[in-house]
Amino acid sequence: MLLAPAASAMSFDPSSYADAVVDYSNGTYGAEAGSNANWTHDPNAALGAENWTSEMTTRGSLGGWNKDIGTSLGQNGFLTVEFTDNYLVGGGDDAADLWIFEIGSAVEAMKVEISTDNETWYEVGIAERQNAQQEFGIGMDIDARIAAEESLSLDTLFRYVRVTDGGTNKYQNSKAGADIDAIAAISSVNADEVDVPEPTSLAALFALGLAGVPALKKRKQSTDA
Ligand SMILES: [Ca+2]
Ligand SMILES: [Ca+2]
Ligand SMILES: [Ca+2]
Repeated sequence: MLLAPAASAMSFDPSSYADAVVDYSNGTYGAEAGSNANWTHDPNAALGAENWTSEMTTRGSLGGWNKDIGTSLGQNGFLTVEFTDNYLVGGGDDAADLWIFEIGSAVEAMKVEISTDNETWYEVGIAERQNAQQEFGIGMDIDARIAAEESLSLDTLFRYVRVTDGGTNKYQNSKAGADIDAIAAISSVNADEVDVPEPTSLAALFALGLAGVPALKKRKQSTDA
């Protein structure tokens, strides 16, 4: 599969983005954080497509960004998101597979981990924007990590991403630490395009002669009920 060399913010399929918040713990904020009204720690702001622009700065035409735009992790805070209509997969090369849209001019380091089950986590590295071309975020390759783990392969479907503030960023105000606008799987497969094993395998049902069309229909109806 060919991947764009440097992900363009505009090129992602709408399904590529993280869909649900699983866990969030905002870390420590500085003394200037003030009232809760100014705190940018609604984790839902990190779902869906990116919506921060460089005009959302104190000097920009749109003014400072608010809690609808991004989620500040705070010192050592973390955010776990889930893909529900897609999966993150390895692209098979060293190009970026995962894109973290981080807000702001300061590069704030965060640890990035991926998981299939929200229990076993695989650290893919420390996200730090590398150059000006990556103003809108950080691309992470996950293939190196997959290759280093015997139980992982290009067929592994990752449903979860966890980002954890690096602990040594800036924490003076309510936008403390790494600020997450959005998270997208560049190497992404649609959930309805992959066969995920069911608890009772269809092969076993066929072997027993139980999996006729009526049985499947009934099963679907009961699922919908
Ligand atoms: Ca999605
Ligand atoms: Ca890759
Ligand atoms: Ca956002």
